Amino acid sequence: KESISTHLIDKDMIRPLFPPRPYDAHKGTFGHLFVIAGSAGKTGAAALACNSAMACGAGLVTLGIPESINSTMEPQVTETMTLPLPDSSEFKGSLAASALEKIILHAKGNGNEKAKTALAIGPGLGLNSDTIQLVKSIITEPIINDIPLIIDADGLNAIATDDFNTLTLLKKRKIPAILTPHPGEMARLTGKTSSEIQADRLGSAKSFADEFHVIVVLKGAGTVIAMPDKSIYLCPTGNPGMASGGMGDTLTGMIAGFLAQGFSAKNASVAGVYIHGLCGDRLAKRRGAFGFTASDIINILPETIFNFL
Ligand code: NPW
Ligand code: AMP
Ligand code: MG
Repeated sequence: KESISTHLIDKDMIRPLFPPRPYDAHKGTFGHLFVIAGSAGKTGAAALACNSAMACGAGLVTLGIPESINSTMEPQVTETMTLPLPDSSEFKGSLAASALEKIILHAKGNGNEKAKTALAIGPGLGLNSDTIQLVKSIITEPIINDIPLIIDADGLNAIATDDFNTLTLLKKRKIPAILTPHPGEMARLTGKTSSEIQADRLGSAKSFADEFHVIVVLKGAGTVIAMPDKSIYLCPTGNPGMASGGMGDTLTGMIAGFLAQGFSAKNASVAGVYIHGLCGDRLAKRRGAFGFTASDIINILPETIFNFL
């Protein structure tokens, strides 16, 4: 008989994940996140992911983006470094499939740099034949196997196009990949409808995590996190004020920021989801749940971690 442990996330579970920082810490102590996100029209998603990772305490963040949007992107991400990459010749403002070479070089650590400590792929990336090919080839590169990985948004949509080949490769990773679908993305990944996913949120997340040995963060009211070890974590934080564009991109940045500074994939996803909702709940208490923005969440992130955990 299968044993499943189900946990309701609470502050006592999250607090110990944040030990005091050593007094001689420097930015290199807290990792270097590599984000592959953003395209023309969706630069905001990339900015939100990078800015929230920094607000969660990642030491350094580098954002790989199409070179044609670099000058648009830079002012949105002051603290993040950008890495201009080749544009698709067919879909300007999106990455070319040939961007792979430079991405792998930088993931390994270019020149004297250390290897990146986490990789986040997907927010606002776009979904054309070039980005689809690029996402699949990044994920299946052997060097990426050694780097903690989170896939969201168009990263998920890309792997949903290929008959489970990429997902089957994810299964072999030593550190399980974190997938953060909303119900629409989960439907694309599984070939179901989003109503079918919503009708059995727990079962949908669990069977996918089991089958592909990944961490599934199934978002929406009452986010469910299913681990490949069969444990399940339910999130009590969050509210309808969070139903606005960019909210998921911010969550990706948070989980990635925790991963980059050394949290395990399990702890990064549980802490990210809980604190994301906690920020939303604090905003709702102060200003009502009738519309706050993803940037508002980022602005109160550090004080929420400091004062409200
Ligand atoms: P319906 O039919 O509306 O009810 P898409 P996206 C469903 C980027 N962004 N419960 C929803 O259902 C993202 O990063 C960029 C139930 C619909 O079917 C992506 O790269 C921004 N259903 C890209 O845009 C800000 C739910 O999912 C479908 C659900 C596309 O991402 C915005 C919609 O999802 C955005 O983040 C729920 N809780 N949640 C920027 N500023 O640059 C979703 N659905 O078609 O995947 O579109 O999520 O907007
Ligand atoms: P995305 O659809 O990718 O932008 O992600 C939306 C984010 O906001 C996810 O983390 C959701 O869990 C969260 N969210 C949206 N609506 C609600 C809601 N009604 N209650 C709780 N969380 C929500
Ligand atoms: Mg999203």
